Amino acid sequence: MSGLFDALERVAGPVILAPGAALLRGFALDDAVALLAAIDAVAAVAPMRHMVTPGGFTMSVATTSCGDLGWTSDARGYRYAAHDPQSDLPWPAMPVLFRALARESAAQAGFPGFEPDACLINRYVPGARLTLHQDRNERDFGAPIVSVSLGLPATFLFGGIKRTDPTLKLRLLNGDVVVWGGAARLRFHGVLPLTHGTHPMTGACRINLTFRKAR
Ligand code: MD6
Ligand code: FE
Repeated sequence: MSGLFDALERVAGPVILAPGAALLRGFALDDAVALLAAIDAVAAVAPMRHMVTPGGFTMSVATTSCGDLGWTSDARGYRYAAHDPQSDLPWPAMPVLFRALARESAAQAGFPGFEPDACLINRYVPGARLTLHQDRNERDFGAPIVSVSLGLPATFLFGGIKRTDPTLKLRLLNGDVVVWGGAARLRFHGVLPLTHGTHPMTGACRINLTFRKAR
Protein backbone atom coordinates (compact mmCIF):
# COMPACT_ATOMS: atom_id res chain seq x y z
CA MET A 1 0.00 0.00 0.00
CA SER A 2 2.72 2.46 0.89
CA GLY A 3 4.46 1.68 -2.39
CA LEU A 4 1.33 2.66 -4.27
CA PHE A 5 0.98 5.83 -2.22
CA ASP A 6 4.62 6.77 -2.93
CA ALA A 7 4.09 6.19 -6.65
CA LEU A 8 0.99 8.39 -6.61
CA GLU A 9 2.86 11.17 -4.84
CA ARG A 10 5.57 10.95 -7.49
CA VAL A 11 3.17 11.57 -10.36
CA ALA A 12 1.38 14.27 -8.37
CA GLY A 13 4.48 16.51 -8.65
CA PRO A 14 6.04 18.85 -6.09
CA VAL A 15 4.50 19.13 -2.61
CA ILE A 16 4.81 22.77 -1.59
CA LEU A 17 6.05 22.96 2.03
CA ALA A 18 6.17 26.76 2.19
CA PRO A 19 6.73 29.53 -0.35
CA GLY A 20 10.12 28.61 -1.89
CA ALA A 21 10.32 25.07 -0.43
CA ALA A 22 9.15 21.93 -2.21
CA LEU A 23 9.31 18.18 -1.60
CA LEU A 24 9.78 16.02 -4.71
CA ARG A 25 8.85 12.54 -3.50
CA GLY A 26 11.01 9.86 -5.14
CA PHE A 27 12.50 12.24 -7.70
CA ALA A 28 15.97 10.64 -7.33
CA LEU A 29 14.76 7.05 -7.01
CA ASP A 30 15.74 5.95 -10.52
CA ASP A 31 19.25 7.39 -9.96
CA ALA A 32 19.78 5.99 -6.44
CA VAL A 33 22.08 3.08 -7.34
CA ALA A 34 24.25 5.24 -9.60
CA LEU A 35 24.35 8.05 -7.02
CA LEU A 36 25.54 5.65 -4.32
CA ALA A 37 28.29 4.29 -6.59
CA ALA A 38 29.44 7.84 -7.30
CA ILE A 39 29.39 8.68 -3.58
CA ASP A 40 31.66 5.68 -2.91
CA ALA A 41 34.06 6.94 -5.58
CA VAL A 42 34.13 10.42 -3.99
CA ALA A 43 34.66 8.97 -0.50
CA ALA A 44 37.55 6.82 -1.78
CA VAL A 45 39.44 10.06 -2.55
CA ALA A 46 38.00 12.37 0.12
CA PRO A 47 36.98 10.09 3.01
CA MET A 48 33.95 10.78 5.19
CA ARG A 49 35.06 12.33 8.47
CA HIS A 50 33.51 13.77 11.62
CA MET A 51 34.17 17.48 11.62
CA VAL A 52 34.49 19.59 14.75
CA THR A 53 32.18 22.57 15.17
CA PRO A 54 33.52 26.02 16.10
CA GLY A 55 32.05 25.33 19.57
CA GLY A 56 34.30 22.27 19.93
CA PHE A 57 31.73 19.50 19.41
CA THR A 58 32.49 16.55 17.13
CA MET A 59 29.59 16.14 14.70
CA SER A 60 27.67 12.85 14.84
CA VAL A 61 27.20 13.08 11.07
CA ALA A 62 30.20 12.13 8.88
CA THR A 63 30.90 14.48 6.00
CA THR A 64 32.74 14.83 2.72
CA SER A 65 32.27 17.00 -0.37
CA CYS A 66 32.68 17.14 -4.12
CA GLY A 67 32.69 20.02 -6.59
CA ASP A 68 34.76 23.19 -6.88
CA LEU A 69 34.19 23.90 -3.19
CA GLY A 70 33.69 21.74 -0.12
CA TRP A 71 32.09 22.58 3.21
CA THR A 72 34.40 22.40 6.20
CA SER A 73 34.23 23.14 9.89
CA ASP A 74 36.88 23.53 12.57
CA ALA A 75 37.65 25.69 15.59
CA ARG A 76 37.95 28.75 13.29
CA GLY A 77 34.41 28.41 11.94
CA TYR A 78 32.32 27.04 9.08
CA ARG A 79 33.41 27.81 5.54
CA TYR A 80 33.80 26.62 1.98
CA ALA A 81 37.26 25.72 0.72
CA ALA A 82 38.64 24.53 -2.63
CA HIS A 83 40.86 21.93 -0.95
CA ASP A 84 40.16 19.08 1.42
CA PRO A 85 41.93 20.20 4.62
CA GLN A 86 42.73 16.56 5.46
CA SER A 87 44.73 15.86 2.28
CA ASP A 88 45.24 19.38 0.88
CA LEU A 89 43.99 17.99 -2.46
CA PRO A 90 41.17 19.64 -4.44
CA TRP A 91 37.78 18.07 -3.67
CA PRO A 92 36.78 15.40 -6.21
CA ALA A 93 34.91 16.79 -9.24
CA MET A 94 31.13 16.81 -9.05
CA PRO A 95 29.83 13.82 -11.04
CA VAL A 96 27.79 14.78 -14.13
CA LEU A 97 24.81 12.82 -12.76
CA PHE A 98 24.83 14.94 -9.57
CA ARG A 99 24.84 18.17 -11.54
CA ALA A 100 21.97 17.03 -13.77
CA LEU A 101 19.83 15.82 -10.85
CA ALA A 102 20.38 19.07 -8.93
CA ARG A 103 19.50 21.15 -11.96
CA GLU A 104 16.35 19.17 -12.82
CA SER A 105 15.17 19.13 -9.20
CA ALA A 106 15.58 22.88 -8.83
CA ALA A 107 13.72 23.47 -12.10
CA GLN A 108 10.83 21.24 -10.91
CA ALA A 109 10.55 23.41 -7.82
CA GLY A 110 10.55 26.68 -9.78
CA PHE A 111 14.27 27.54 -9.75
CA PRO A 112 15.47 27.08 -13.35
CA GLY A 113 19.17 27.41 -14.25
CA PHE A 114 20.61 26.11 -10.95
CA GLU A 115 24.35 25.44 -11.32
CA PRO A 116 25.74 24.10 -8.02
CA ASP A 117 29.48 24.46 -7.34
CA ALA A 118 29.47 22.44 -4.11
CA CYS A 119 27.91 19.18 -2.98
CA LEU A 120 28.05 18.32 0.70
CA ILE A 121 27.69 14.59 1.40
CA ASN A 122 26.47 13.63 4.90
CA ARG A 123 26.31 10.11 6.29
CA TYR A 124 24.04 9.31 9.26
CA VAL A 125 24.24 6.12 11.30
CA PRO A 126 21.60 5.33 13.97
CA GLY A 127 21.69 8.06 16.62
CA ALA A 128 23.34 10.64 14.33
CA ARG A 129 21.47 13.93 14.07
CA LEU A 130 21.76 17.48 12.84
CA THR A 131 20.63 20.23 15.21
CA LEU A 132 18.44 23.06 14.00
CA HIS A 133 20.48 25.42 11.79
CA GLN A 134 20.35 27.82 8.87
CA ASP A 135 22.45 27.35 5.72
CA ARG A 136 24.13 30.73 5.52
CA ASN A 137 27.79 30.16 4.58
CA GLU A 138 26.99 30.59 0.88
CA ARG A 139 27.79 33.94 -0.70
CA ASP A 140 24.55 34.27 -2.64
CA PHE A 141 21.18 33.39 -1.12
CA GLY A 142 19.60 33.86 -4.58
CA ALA A 143 20.32 30.21 -5.45
CA PRO A 144 18.31 27.42 -3.82
CA ILE A 145 19.65 24.36 -2.02
CA VAL A 146 18.76 20.92 -3.35
CA SER A 147 18.77 18.07 -0.82
CA VAL A 148 18.68 14.38 -1.83
CA SER A 149 17.93 11.60 0.69
CA LEU A 150 19.27 8.05 0.18
CA GLY A 151 18.92 4.90 2.27
CA LEU A 152 17.27 4.81 5.69
CA PRO A 153 14.41 7.23 6.34
CA ALA A 154 14.93 10.26 8.57
CA THR A 155 12.70 12.80 10.25
CA PHE A 156 13.48 16.23 8.89
CA LEU A 157 12.60 19.29 10.96
CA PHE A 158 11.47 22.26 8.94
CA GLY A 159 11.18 25.47 10.90
CA GLY A 160 10.81 29.16 10.25
CA ILE A 161 13.11 32.16 9.93
CA LYS A 162 13.56 32.36 13.72
CA ARG A 163 15.10 29.47 15.68
CA THR A 164 12.10 29.45 18.03
CA ASP A 165 9.49 29.24 15.25
CA PRO A 166 7.41 26.03 15.27
CA THR A 167 8.81 23.14 13.21
CA LEU A 168 7.10 20.77 10.82
CA LYS A 169 8.24 17.13 10.98
CA LEU A 170 8.71 15.50 7.61
CA ARG A 171 9.67 11.87 6.98
CA LEU A 172 12.28 11.79 4.17
CA LEU A 173 12.63 8.48 2.31
CA ASN A 174 15.14 6.99 -0.11
CA GLY A 175 15.02 9.02 -3.33
CA ASP A 176 13.19 12.03 -1.90
CA VAL A 177 14.40 15.49 -2.89
CA VAL A 178 13.77 18.74 -1.02
CA VAL A 179 14.39 22.09 -2.71
CA TRP A 180 14.83 25.18 -0.61
CA GLY A 181 15.14 28.70 -1.97
CA GLY A 182 13.60 32.15 -2.35
CA ALA A 183 11.60 33.12 0.73
CA ALA A 184 12.46 29.76 2.39
CA ARG A 185 16.22 29.98 1.85
CA LEU A 186 17.09 30.91 5.45
CA ARG A 187 14.57 28.75 7.27
CA PHE A 188 15.90 26.77 10.22
CA HIS A 189 15.99 23.00 9.72
CA GLY A 190 17.53 19.87 11.20
CA VAL A 191 17.38 16.09 11.35
CA LEU A 192 16.21 14.04 14.38
CA PRO A 193 18.45 11.19 15.57
CA LEU A 194 18.35 8.40 12.98
CA THR A 195 16.49 5.31 14.17
CA HIS A 196 17.89 1.80 13.77
CA GLY A 197 17.18 -0.07 10.58
CA THR A 198 18.70 -1.50 7.45
CA HIS A 199 18.07 -0.39 3.91
CA PRO A 200 18.66 -2.67 0.93
CA MET A 201 20.78 -0.03 -0.83
CA THR A 202 22.81 1.49 2.02
CA GLY A 203 22.65 -0.94 4.95
CA ALA A 204 22.42 0.76 8.34
CA CYS A 205 22.78 4.36 7.20
CA ARG A 206 21.23 7.35 5.52
CA ILE A 207 23.13 9.52 3.08
CA ASN A 208 22.11 13.06 2.27
CA LEU A 209 23.46 15.18 -0.57
CA THR A 210 23.02 18.94 -0.44
CA PHE A 211 23.84 20.91 -3.55
CA ARG A 212 24.72 24.55 -3.15
CA LYS A 213 25.96 27.52 -5.06
CA ALA A 214 28.57 28.60 -2.56
CA ARG A 215 30.09 31.51 -4.52
C1 MD6 B 1 19.90 16.38 5.85
N1 MD6 B 1 20.00 18.66 5.27
O1 MD6 B 1 18.79 16.27 5.35
C2 MD6 B 1 20.49 17.72 6.14
N2 MD6 B 1 19.93 22.07 4.35
O2 MD6 B 1 20.58 15.41 6.18
C3 MD6 B 1 20.18 19.96 5.39
O3 MD6 B 1 20.83 20.46 6.27
C4 MD6 B 1 19.53 20.82 4.42
O4 MD6 B 1 18.10 19.10 3.61
C5 MD6 B 1 19.32 22.92 3.52
C6 MD6 B 1 18.31 22.53 2.68
C7 MD6 B 1 17.89 21.24 2.71
C8 MD6 B 1 18.50 20.35 3.58
FE1 FE C 1 21.18 22.55 6.15
